[in-house]
Amino acid sequence: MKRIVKPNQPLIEHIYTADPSAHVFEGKIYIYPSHDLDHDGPSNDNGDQYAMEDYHVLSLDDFDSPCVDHGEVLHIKDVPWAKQQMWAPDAAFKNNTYYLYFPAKDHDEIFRIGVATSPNPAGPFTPQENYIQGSFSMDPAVLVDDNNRAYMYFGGLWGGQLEKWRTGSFDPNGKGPAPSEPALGPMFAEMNDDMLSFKGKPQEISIIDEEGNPILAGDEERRFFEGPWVHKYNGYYYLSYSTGTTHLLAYAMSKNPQGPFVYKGKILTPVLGWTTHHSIVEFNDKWYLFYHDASLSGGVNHKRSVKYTELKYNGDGTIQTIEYRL
Ligand code: FUB
Repeated sequence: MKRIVKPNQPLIEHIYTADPSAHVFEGKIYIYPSHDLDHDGPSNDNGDQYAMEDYHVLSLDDFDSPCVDHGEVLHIKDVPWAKQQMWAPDAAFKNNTYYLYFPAKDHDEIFRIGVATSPNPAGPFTPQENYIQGSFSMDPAVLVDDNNRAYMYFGGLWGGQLEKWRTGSFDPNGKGPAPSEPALGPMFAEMNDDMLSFKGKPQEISIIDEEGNPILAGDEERRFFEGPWVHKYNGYYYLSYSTGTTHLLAYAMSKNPQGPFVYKGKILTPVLGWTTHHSIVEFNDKWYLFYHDASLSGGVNHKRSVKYTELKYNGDGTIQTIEYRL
């Protein structure tokens, strides 16, 4: 008999998965995760242990149904421009087409963001020959707004290489701001109608406190590290992200999709494992947080599994902090 997935349990157990991007397509929940390889190689701050090579798509008819693994939908060997490390993906629907957005290192070992298409939310996906021109860094998240305009949010520090793009071009020796300087924000790019290209040059998003001051690079409990996600609730855009070194999921709110976003608080306390990465989705009038931890592997950082739990708002639109539990 197939297992019904309860909150805070791995969605699947036969492979390791991470970085779940959840969407409701065709009345079901589709989850686009990374696929962690089961290897015992060494770890470093560059994230070389996250040596992923392909993507699977998962789906749930609802929360009383088993999770379906639709199998491999894209492999790096079929992506001409990509060399290694297929990290956190996302998907979007527009033009009667499903788009899978994914970061990978190109043949110069520079992270870029690619796109692959399918008529079916479960794939398989056919990649474009080249990465999105003007893209860099990692962790793409795409919001198709109510007016049908689409925006990509992306970026990540350290192994995600965001610090190396501060001059506008790739500097292998690029460093992040000093602790007393404004932190680097995630990047924002509006997509053209073809969903395959950017309308203009990506712009940095600023995250500020309630007084309008930028969150500083040394403020590791609140500053952006990686994994941006944007959803809408009651007319506000919610930018949520991982704080990396402090292992939190945090969020900030704005009336504008490009911000500035005002920091509001924590969504999830630290999980088992170094990384924390999530998405937020509404299904049948309730809201859910999809996230990952390393519990399935007994705590190995690069052998993670995706889970979900309910997310609740307060009356003023702020999000109730979820205490992680195994
Ligand atoms: O899964 C590889 C990387 O780890 C992701 O791109 C980051 O967000 C972190 O979860």
